[in-house]
Amino acid sequence: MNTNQMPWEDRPAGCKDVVWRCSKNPIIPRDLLPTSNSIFNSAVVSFKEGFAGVFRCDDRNRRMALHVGFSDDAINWKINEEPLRFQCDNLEIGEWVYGYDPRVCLIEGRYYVTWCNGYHGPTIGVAWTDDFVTFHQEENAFLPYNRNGVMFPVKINGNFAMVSRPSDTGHTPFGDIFYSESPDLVYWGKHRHVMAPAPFEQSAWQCMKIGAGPTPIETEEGWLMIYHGVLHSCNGYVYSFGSAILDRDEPWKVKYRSGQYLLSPQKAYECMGDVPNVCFPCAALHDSETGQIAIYYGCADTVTGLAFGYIPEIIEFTKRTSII
Ligand code: BMA
Repeated sequence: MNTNQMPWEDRPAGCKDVVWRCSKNPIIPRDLLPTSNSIFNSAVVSFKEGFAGVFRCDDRNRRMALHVGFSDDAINWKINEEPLRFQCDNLEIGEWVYGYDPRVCLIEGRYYVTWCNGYHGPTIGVAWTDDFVTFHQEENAFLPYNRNGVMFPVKINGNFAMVSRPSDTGHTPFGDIFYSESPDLVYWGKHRHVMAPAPFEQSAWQCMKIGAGPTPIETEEGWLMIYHGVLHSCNGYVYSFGSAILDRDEPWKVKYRSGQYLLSPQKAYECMGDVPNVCFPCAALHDSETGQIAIYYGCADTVTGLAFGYIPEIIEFTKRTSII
């Protein structure tokens, strides 16, 4: 990755947080498109000389749709006005119903998109692209109902690997993260339990449900997985995010898991919007040499925010506050 291009701001003077917000937040406003109600929970990656992404843009009919976007600096985005439509030979799978919360993962030179795909309820849709113009849709990975399908950037044990979060048709008041493998993107199996919500007494921000966020990052310690956790307060659901380190070869084994959150809804744009009190990470850019990471997260189901940190500090934080 070209370090000059990756968005970055130094930690503000006096800030003691492990992860800090971009001063330009929210970097994507809700009305960037003439018909968008909100743009949030979106995925960006390095692409050619710049960046590309798949964005969740709910329209003013309040329909959930995915749109492709491009950027030179990963902060100012040009998002296609036309929604993304996947190529699919099988109309039983390819018929568009709705799609939301996309992730994009580069595996062996090809970009894979996973998203929450409407098929008799939400499940995990899978597609790939080489150019961010044509997207080829594969079989849905799992039976409904499932959300937060996040692929690993390398094959594990020779197979594609993904974590996901089985759920229900509604606003799911429960949820554990599971791991699965596939040799061919058609058949998924070897399902393993990764982790459950934390006990309330130990780590309340993640005590109701959890779900993986950005593509996990390979480090010397194992896979760094940033994930969201939900607390059920008297005022509704509160979405924060923290970090875990998974075993490199057996990623369903959790080595460390942060008891503290990295970021929780505190700014006005995270606390006010269509769904208040939501910080929902779906992507991160990073530079392995400098350790810099830029985390993209949806804010209050309305706009998109960006936060910065250093991977070695996030690893140290995960170990220091671990509840395992
Ligand atoms: C989840 C998903 C996310 C959303 C969150 C908060 O169940 O629908 O897209 O950000 O709820 O509303």
